Amino acid sequence: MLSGSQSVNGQLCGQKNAGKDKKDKSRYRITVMGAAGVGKSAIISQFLYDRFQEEYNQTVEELHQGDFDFNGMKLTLDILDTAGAYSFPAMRQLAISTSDAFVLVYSVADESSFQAVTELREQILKEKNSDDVPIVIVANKVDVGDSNRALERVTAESIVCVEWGNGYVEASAKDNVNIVGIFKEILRQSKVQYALSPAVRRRRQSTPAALPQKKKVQSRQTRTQRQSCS
Ligand SMILES: Nc1nc2c(ncn2[C@@H]2O[C@H](COP(=O)(O)OP(=O)(O)OP(=O)(O)O)[C@@H](O)[C@H]2O)c(=O)[nH]1
Ligand SMILES: [Mg+2]
Repeated sequence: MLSGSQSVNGQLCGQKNAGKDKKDKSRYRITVMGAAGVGKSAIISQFLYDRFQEEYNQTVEELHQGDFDFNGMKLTLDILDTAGAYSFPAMRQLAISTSDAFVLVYSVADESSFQAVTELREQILKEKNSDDVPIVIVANKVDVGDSNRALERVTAESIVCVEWGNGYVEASAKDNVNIVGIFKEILRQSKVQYALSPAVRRRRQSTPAALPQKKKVQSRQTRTQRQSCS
């Protein structure tokens, strides 16, 4: 049952059992899933490295790590970037079973990518054998403008927030709109007691060397980014 919702800067988020069962662990694993080309890697790249790449490189699987320091309290986010183009059932199953929370991305310009999110969500709930899994649905590429939207915000938002009780964030990795908001919302859904502030992102710019070279098709690898936030 949906017990609360709020609208903050382009995001409307449902949260089940708000305030209950607070998580205080210092390491958190978030898996980012969605159809090919919707902007999963672009979102992670903006969040951790303040970069947007126009060129499209298909991901196989990539693990990123962000270390956050909140007034002396440490939080490590392991962010798993998955493949939209390839279907590796065993990898997907493992990713789901080992993750605490999920960011499911679709492109507002591609209605079929919302269907992909619907199917992924069902698979996650089935694998986790629970309907109370922290999930945030991201409507990415809002910069394409209303005339290029294939799915109206009001439609998607009501499915996600009212029917599913999950978090919903409208974002643009290209224009860096609401990217921090995605991760704030997933932590909120997960009842993790941290607040990511925009200041996090400015400080992160001082460590660009942590971003390795990209290959044309990225294979499984791990990236680490340290940042502090107050
Ligand atoms: N206009 C626009 N383009 C975007 C945005 N985010 C990503 N793109 C572009 O969309 C293409 C695909 O982005 P990726 O981040 O590689 O997509 P992906 O979901 O990781 O794709 P796979 O790794 O194949 O699953 C690239 O050309 C990006 O530049 C956005 O917010 N707006
Ligand atoms: Mg990718």
